[in-house]
Amino acid sequence: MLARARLTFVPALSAPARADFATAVRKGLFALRKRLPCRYLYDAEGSRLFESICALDEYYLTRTERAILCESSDLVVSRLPRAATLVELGSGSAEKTRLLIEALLRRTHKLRYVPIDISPSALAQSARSLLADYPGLSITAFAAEYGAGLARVHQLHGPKLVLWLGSNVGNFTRAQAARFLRTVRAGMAPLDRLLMGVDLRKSGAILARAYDDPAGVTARFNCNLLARINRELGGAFDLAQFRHRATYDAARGRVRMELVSQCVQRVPIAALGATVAFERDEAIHTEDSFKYSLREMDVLAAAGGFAVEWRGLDANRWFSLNLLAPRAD
Ligand code: AVI
Repeated sequence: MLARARLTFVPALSAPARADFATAVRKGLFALRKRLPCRYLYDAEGSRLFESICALDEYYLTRTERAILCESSDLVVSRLPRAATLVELGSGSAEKTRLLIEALLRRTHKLRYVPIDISPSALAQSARSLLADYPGLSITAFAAEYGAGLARVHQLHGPKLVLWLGSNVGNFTRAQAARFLRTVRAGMAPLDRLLMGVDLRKSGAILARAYDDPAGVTARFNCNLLARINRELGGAFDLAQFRHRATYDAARGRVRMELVSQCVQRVPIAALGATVAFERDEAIHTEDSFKYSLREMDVLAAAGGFAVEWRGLDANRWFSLNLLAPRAD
């Protein structure tokens, strides 16, 4: 069957983009402590920059998770019912997903893949490339945020493996992560499984390099949020007047990303009809990335209504892949 005939692309239900972004920017930049929600980091340019981050030597997460998947995809798949649908939350480029797709296709020759991502451009690009490479694959792609995406997942029939890779859980607070897992769990049948990649606690020096790389790719990724305000909301941010900062709080197990104003400045944003004032060294908080110990991972799984059925680790114990089974209520 032609690749096009095997793709169903479901765009976002509402047109959230501009109005929601403007509301979030107004709320965040006029707050006492300035902040912007990290989901707005991923427009087409942000998604492209994030892919470049994933290819950096310093950003060990992607290659380490890939190595664990390489070793264990067949084992993970062997624990699933035969006709399982593969669902992915925050699929991005879906590069690592190929390892599971191939393991599943080794068993069944036909597979349905349901990626969910907020970036329609990343979704369309990855779907095109996967369909070209795997004739046995059909794709139903949802351009949606997690909440709307999960509502769709809950309507799927038959057994499923839900992927939540890349330590995307780390961008939630620990309480939000437990709440989100409970929502995922609510739509799962006893034989369904959740495969979750989670970055582990480690030395601050390794994390500092991963989140503030010498080539400045992460800095550009972070600054793109201000460039996006310029592009979409008529902002007048001078990017040279802001600096990327990533700090690790070992007690909390949290990397915090900020954009720090280099001088006293006022930045008009046309679509808001308003001007934002910055002190020198004043920060905009853009993202948190929480790291887990194995014990914290067990606690999170239990709080989400899951049991850890299997866990894969790399030799350094930097990253974990966790196969979670829904616990009976
Ligand atoms: C998407 N997320 C898991 C990344 C992380 O590591 O928290 C986002 C990122 N931010 C800076 N580098 C990568």
